[in-house]
Amino acid sequence: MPDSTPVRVVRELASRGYNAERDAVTLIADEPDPDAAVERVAEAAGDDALTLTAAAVREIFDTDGSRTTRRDAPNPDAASTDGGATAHASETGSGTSDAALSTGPSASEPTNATTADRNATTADRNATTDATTADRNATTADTPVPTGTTASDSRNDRSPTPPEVAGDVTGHSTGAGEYGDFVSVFRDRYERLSKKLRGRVNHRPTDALDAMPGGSDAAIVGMVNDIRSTASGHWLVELEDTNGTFPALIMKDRDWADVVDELLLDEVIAIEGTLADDGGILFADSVHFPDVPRTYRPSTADRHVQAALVSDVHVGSQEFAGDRWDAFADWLHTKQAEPVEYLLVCGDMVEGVGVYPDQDEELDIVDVYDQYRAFAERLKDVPGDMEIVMIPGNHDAVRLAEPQPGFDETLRDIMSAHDARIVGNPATVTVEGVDVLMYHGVSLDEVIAEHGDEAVSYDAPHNAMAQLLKKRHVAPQYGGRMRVAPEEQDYLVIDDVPDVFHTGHVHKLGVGEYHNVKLINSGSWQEQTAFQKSVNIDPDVGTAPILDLDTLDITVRKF
Ligand code: D5M
Ligand code: FE
Ligand code: ZN
Repeated sequence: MPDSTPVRVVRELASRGYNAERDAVTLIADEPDPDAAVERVAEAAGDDALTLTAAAVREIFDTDGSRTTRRDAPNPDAASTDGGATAHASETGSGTSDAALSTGPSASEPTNATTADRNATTADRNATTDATTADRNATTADTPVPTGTTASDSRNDRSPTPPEVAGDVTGHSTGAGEYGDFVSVFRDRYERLSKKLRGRVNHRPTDALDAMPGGSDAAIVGMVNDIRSTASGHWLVELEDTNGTFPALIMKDRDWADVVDELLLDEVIAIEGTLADDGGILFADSVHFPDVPRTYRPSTADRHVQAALVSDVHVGSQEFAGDRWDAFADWLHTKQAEPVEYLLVCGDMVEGVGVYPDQDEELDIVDVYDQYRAFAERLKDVPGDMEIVMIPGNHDAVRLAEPQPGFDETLRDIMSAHDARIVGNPATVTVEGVDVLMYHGVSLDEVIAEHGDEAVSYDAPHNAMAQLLKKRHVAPQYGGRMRVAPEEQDYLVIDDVPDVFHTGHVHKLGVGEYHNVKLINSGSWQEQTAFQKSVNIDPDVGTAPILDLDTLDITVRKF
């Protein structure tokens, strides 16, 4: 084992059919001769241990009397100093990562070795931690701490609660792509978003406006159907509701006229104003978005627990940053990362094939299934006791049009190694009481291209994310780059305000806040591609924002 990092240990153990707890890996990696330690552990653990617990490893070391180092002076950060693989890990931004170190020692050591199916094949054993959290907790209480361990040796292992998922199209797709489906998806969008605006303005249906006397105050709630500038430089915005369309005029000299910069076709807004003397047009006095209330109070976890948010791994691309991923996986095995119980992956697991013109010239793995197999190998390096959630992106092998269903059975099988939770794009994933809206982010390209303000740019993708929250829709503008699959309902509406909004796709790091909702665009694991070079996109590579679920503080780690 030339490089005795925890990842190597994990791989060695996996090749022998073991899934190991993080602490178990640390203990082995800590040994003077990790190779020999793996052998000893594998021999002593026998065939019926599917998941190697730290307690089991300690017992093996204690029994064979061969554990020579660090028992009385454990080095909790051994994993990060071992082999130098994480030497270039660093932190940016403000956060509370040190709080991670304060997790107190526990009196007991969880084990799940006894809960799994003993008849499982070796391949299965490699693959999953079979015990449910409930099982794990149940066994925790009864498992004694082996004698001879120190307090910091006997800390808790991760015991994440399985996330809940809402708003996921997976398994519910009904659309056949026919005209009627488009009508129903837009009708549903209008119904749900106009509801959020109706209480705030005294609106009239478009066909009733024609009958109102000129000079009356009036308001319309509608979908933006057209945006045009007039010969004199004002803006004509046509809104459509279920009864018809009506034009509103935004005068260029109003101090809020730059709101037009923000408007996208197909989004639902309200315009208040005064009807022209001869009717027929509304002179706008104000524009309202469905928006997030300024007073929104996010929920938080009631214990100290963290989630790592990543996206755009692009395994299979020649530019996939495998060394950085290794460093990240190494870090997840350290004591500092102990509170990181969740890994959320926001799309583009693999590079895919035929996604962009000439993409094949930059492929390292040409078969898309082989790409997923290689990705699954990378997932195995993530501690077995973490919960993983993944949604697809535009490079993944699911339909491109949004909402995208989660991976099919074949891909699930290929990626079963870590028993990840596979959901669609978008989806709301609730972890420890915190609602995280995960959306890959293709519409961010559109928002950035269309938005007139420089603050909404690739260098600040969180500002584009804020626009989506304001419009309460993850992909407001249909057509252009955005492909929308018509369904009976619009899964892209942001019905409930999330506590955290997580996207990827643009390969730039962005961390921000909008009306108390945390915004995280998580960067990528792919170095700059030829295309990105040609258009001057300088990606943020190897970034893993770590979200504190109890405080919602974010620490960005760079690998
Ligand atoms: O896209 C990563 C980013 O780069 C995203 O902002 C789109 C943009 N991109 C990348 N390749 C292309 C091509 N060929 N045309 C247009 N835009 C592109 P991702 O989809 O994650 O590769
Ligand atoms: Fe990507
Ligand atoms: Zn993408």
